[in-house]
Amino acid sequence: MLRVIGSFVSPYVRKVLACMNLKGVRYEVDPITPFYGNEEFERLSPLRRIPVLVDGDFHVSDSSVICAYLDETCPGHALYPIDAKARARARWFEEFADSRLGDVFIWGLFYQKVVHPIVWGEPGDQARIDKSLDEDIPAALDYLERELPADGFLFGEIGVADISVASFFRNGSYAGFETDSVRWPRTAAFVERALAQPCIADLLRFEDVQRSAEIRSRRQALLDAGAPLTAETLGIREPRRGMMRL
Ligand SMILES: N[C@@H](CCC(=O)N[C@@H](CS)C(=O)NCC(=O)O)C(=O)O
Repeated sequence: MLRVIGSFVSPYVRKVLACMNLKGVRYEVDPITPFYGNEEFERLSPLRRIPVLVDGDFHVSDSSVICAYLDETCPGHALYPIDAKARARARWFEEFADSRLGDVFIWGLFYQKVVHPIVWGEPGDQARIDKSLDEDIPAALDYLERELPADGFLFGEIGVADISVASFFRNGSYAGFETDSVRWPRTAAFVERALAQPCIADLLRFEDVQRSAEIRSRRQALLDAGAPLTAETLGIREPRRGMMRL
């Protein structure tokens, strides 16, 4: 049984779980919130980031590394295209999503508005929120609007590139951002299409449970909702700062 360490609400964890759902592989989740990992978590994840994949005595961090490993080891739905150029472009969109959409949606908006107040008990950086909404998110969406297909997905069937891009928009909406379908019609329709795919949509109920529960009671709330959780957790009761970007 594969184990994924990380919160259902993280865009990077959602990406990995959606890819595992596409592949049809079974997994268990240790749903720790970022900043709440113990010493063993730090051993498995040197940057104290989620997700981490544990496969027996093997473990590895970083959603892109994990998804490539899954594609190479699990049969079924291909996560990346076969053709070398299409494959390179898929990796580019994955990278654009993880780095740039991560910066503008997660660190510029979701972290400031949602995570910071809950984890550190104080408001996030309002100037950063304003800049994200006024400049950074619109610039990223202008780029996507030129690149995304009018129908279907980037490389035929849904794959890791589509999932990576769409995943950040769900966190954007958790922070109150809705894509303007007049200004960015392709992007809005693409994201809606991707998030409606069962591999991602099926995760939503666990996200809802997690978001409505207080951090220390999340584990029990998820168990009650039937989430596939590990028996043991690497979570701790008080948060510790991560390595980066704070
Ligand atoms: N490049 C990494 C990014 C993972 C990441 O930044 N995860 C966030 C949660 S959404 C985290 O664990 N942050 C804690 C920290 O940076 O200290 C990936 O693709 O997995």
